[in-house]
Order: sequence, then C-alpha cells, then structure tokens
Amino acid sequence: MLNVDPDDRQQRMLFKPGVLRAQLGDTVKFVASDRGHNAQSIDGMTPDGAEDFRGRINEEIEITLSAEGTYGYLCQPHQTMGMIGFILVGDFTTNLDAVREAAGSLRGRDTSRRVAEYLAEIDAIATDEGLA
Ligand SMILES: [Cu+2]
Repeated sequence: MLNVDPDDRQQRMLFKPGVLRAQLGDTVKFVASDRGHNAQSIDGMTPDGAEDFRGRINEEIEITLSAEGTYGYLCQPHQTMGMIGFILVGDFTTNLDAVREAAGSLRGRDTSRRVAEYLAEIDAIATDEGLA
C-alpha cells in the first residue's frame, strides 16, 4: 500500500503490484508501506467459495486464497483515486466476466483508467497461459 510508486512517481495511491498472480492456498499480506490505507474486497469481485475481506486503516491484513478466480480489492479512502488491485488465483477466468461487470460501477476517472490497464494486463496473462 503506497502513496507514490517509487518506479513511476506520476502514479499515486496504489497497490503494488496491482495485478498479482498467485496459487490456490497461497496467503497474501497487504503491507502498510505508507500509512492511511486499507485493503478490502470489492462487491461482486470475490470468487465463489472465497470470503470477502475488509482490513482496517493501516492494518496489514492477511488473506488465504481459498478458491480459484479473480479477486478485486480496493482502499476505501482512495478508491476514487484508483487505489485498487487484483489477485489472480488458479484458473482466474471463471469469474472474470462478473469482475468486469462490477468494475463498471466503480467511480473515479483515475479508477477507470487503472481498471482498464489492469484488465488489459489480466487478459494478456490469460492469453499467455492459454486460459482465454
Ligand atoms: Cu489508500
């Protein structure tokens, strides 16, 4: 959870990496590198069989990836600034249409831009891995 991307200082309020490839059963920890952020799942962007999560501000929440699919999450204070991210587990294409649809209801110009970038990255991974 970052205020500024050290590799691209134009990018503010972000999770890094914004798209994370993971395996079923992995645990992901959200590290509070900067303060004032949280991580929580986005409605409609949790795979079937997995639980929604909601960390408090500055909380280094850990989640175990218990189902395959695409997990979308955001930082509540900075959602409209595009502070969102995705975790891809196993065959993550199973709920990708639902994720894409839910993404349409997220507000904010920076959010729309970042979601489009991340979804393009996700599509490229799906193609690379023969899942598309
Ligand atoms: Cu934030």
